[in-house]
Amino acid sequence: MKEQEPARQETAKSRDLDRMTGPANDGTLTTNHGVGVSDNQNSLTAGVRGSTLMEDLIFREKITSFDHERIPERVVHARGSGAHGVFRVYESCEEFTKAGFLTDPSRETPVFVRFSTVVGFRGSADTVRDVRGFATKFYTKEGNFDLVGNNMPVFFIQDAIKFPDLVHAIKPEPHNEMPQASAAHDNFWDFISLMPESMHMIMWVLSDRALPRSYRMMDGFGVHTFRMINAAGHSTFVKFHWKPVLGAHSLVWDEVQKIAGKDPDFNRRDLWEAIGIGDYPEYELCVQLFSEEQAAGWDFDVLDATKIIPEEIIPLKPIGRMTLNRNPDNFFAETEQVAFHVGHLVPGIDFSDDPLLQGRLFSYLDTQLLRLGGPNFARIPINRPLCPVNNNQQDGFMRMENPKGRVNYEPNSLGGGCPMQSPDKLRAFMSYAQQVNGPKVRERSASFMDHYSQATLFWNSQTEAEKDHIVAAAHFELGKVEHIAIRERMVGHFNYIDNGLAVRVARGIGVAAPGLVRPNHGRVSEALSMDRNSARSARTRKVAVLVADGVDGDHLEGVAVAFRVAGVTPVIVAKFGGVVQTTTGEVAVEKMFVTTSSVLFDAVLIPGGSSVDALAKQGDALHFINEAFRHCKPIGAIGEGVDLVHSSQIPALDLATEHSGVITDRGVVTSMEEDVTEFAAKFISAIARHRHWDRLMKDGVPA
Ligand code: HDE
Repeated sequence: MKEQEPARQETAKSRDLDRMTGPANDGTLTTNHGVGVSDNQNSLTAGVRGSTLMEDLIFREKITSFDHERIPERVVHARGSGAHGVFRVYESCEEFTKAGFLTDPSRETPVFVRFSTVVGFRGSADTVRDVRGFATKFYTKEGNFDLVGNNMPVFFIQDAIKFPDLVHAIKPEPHNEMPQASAAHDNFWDFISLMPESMHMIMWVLSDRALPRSYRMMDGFGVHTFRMINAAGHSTFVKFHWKPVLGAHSLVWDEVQKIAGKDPDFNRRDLWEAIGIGDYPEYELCVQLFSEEQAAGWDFDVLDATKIIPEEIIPLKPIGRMTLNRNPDNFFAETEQVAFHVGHLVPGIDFSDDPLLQGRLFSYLDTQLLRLGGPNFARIPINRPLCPVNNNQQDGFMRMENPKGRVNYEPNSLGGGCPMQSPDKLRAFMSYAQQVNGPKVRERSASFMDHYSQATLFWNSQTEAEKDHIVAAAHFELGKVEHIAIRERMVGHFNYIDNGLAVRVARGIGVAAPGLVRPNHGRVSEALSMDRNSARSARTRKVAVLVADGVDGDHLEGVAVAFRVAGVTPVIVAKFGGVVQTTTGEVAVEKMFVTTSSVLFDAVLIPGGSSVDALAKQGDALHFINEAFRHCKPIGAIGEGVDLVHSSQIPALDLATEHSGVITDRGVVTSMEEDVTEFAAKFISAIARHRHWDRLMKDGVPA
């Protein structure tokens, strides 16, 4: 009898658990109430050709559930991709914070991250010009901490009261709901041209930062100044940064537009597949720590979310690492229902008075109440803390728990005084005891008024290729604007940033070039250039290998070995599916020209063999090479493969000949050597370079 006790308890426990998660599935189809369904093909009708009966409870329940499947999508950041992972701090940060997940290097803190675009609806394309959300929920032992950041370190506006105007202006226009997921329309630029405070952010949005190659290759920023509070109650200001271990890399504009049609799930698929095959994305958490006294000496205000703290003033300090190692089981339950809130803080982290951050504090809770139907969103599994939750908040729509006992108030004596206020000062949240006084005003601080200096700093810090991309982006965005007065106002703002920039933008959009009104301060922050700072790694890059019957099997095998070591993935691409004959056997075709495109790859490889004669007659193969060249991607060709490069429309390049050895010219690597070892090494380092912007004649290639 005694022995049966634990088993009985176990059954009761698993019954409780079943109620929350659903019983183990034996494969039988049931209604929501657990009744078996014998026919899921036919409604209940009065006679085989008669009308459907109201009493068909199986039909009605199924259709009702379907009719209610949708919840309101997020008003911004509607399209997202989630991933589970873990975070670990390198060494204790107790000097600055008492937050347990930042002081105990032996702790592995579970996390859930949601990456997102901002403007498009849930079903819009991934690769649009937009800010990306980078929101992380840390399930710490002291409660959940949400770091709800973006992939750009500043924001459009200084005060949250302007957020609805900003979002209305950038979203599709209200009369015709166009354009989808794009800032390139009159309403947005009308608003921006009247908001000088947005100029710094606009430079980031026009830059390549708005076109990330992958969520795995994207920075993240907490944007606002936060506080870290240590056990003694001392406060240090902090800015949070995520740095991807693979480096930050971007696509090019022509490419993103094509990908939006070829594979609208490009970034989502990339994240899903990488995690699926064990290429776990990793990011370092870095901080900029500074005191109130230091901040007082700077010519910008750290409470102004349109400003960065240049890394030359406060360098980044890496403090920990996050690894994303598990895909969600269910998109809706996890990625859609996850509810971030900047007010989800843990002891040891607190706010600053940044007016944008203070406004967000209201918005995130409010939005979850609507989206998820009430305050019980915190009890949905993806939002539930892993530490105990114990309070007297009760009832409401969709309450999941079944609280026992009569006491639901505090203080009480009938429940032994529980739950009682935390006596543990480390576990309890304590707001920083900041001195506050001043009149109630609606007024912007004078320290927030310089809207151009950091925009100029950003412009000055870009490489020539990055500057070209900004100018081209402005041509596209403002070229779509029909009201000439808006274009002119924007050129006026660019002129305050840099006269050279304004003149170049003006030329492209039919606006008169302005004269100099404000000299460029000439300051540079090298850390602001993605191209200068990115990690050079070929790991996880995808290379299209163009083949046809007769392809050289030794070339394929030799390069594949080197790719494996470097963590590069070759994908065999041919005209038709199935297999192609190689000089040494056969190889399976993974993608056909009809199902793929050069824009979905990081590089292209053309092995030698008689296959090249067939490829030279395939417009798709030639287009593949031309387009990859135009998008500045590495191209590799061996043996007869070099002939295909000659057949393409790539302008004058130095290509390998019989006795030249391996030649690399602007990322095009060619070789006529039998041994592919040196070729593979040089091609892999060209891939690690990401893009070869020095292809001055690329625009002449018709692709
Ligand atoms: Fe958000 N933002 N935001 N935002 N935000 C939302 O909350 C808001 C801002 C950010 O993957 C909403 O749950 C206001 C800055 C991310 O679920 C909403 C203001 C930054 C996500 C909201 C801002 C962000 C959101 C919509 C101006 C970078 C997606 C749905 C004060 C630091 C989180 C939701 C996810 C989502 C309000 C500005 C990042 C409406 C009022 C600055 C990553 O509450």
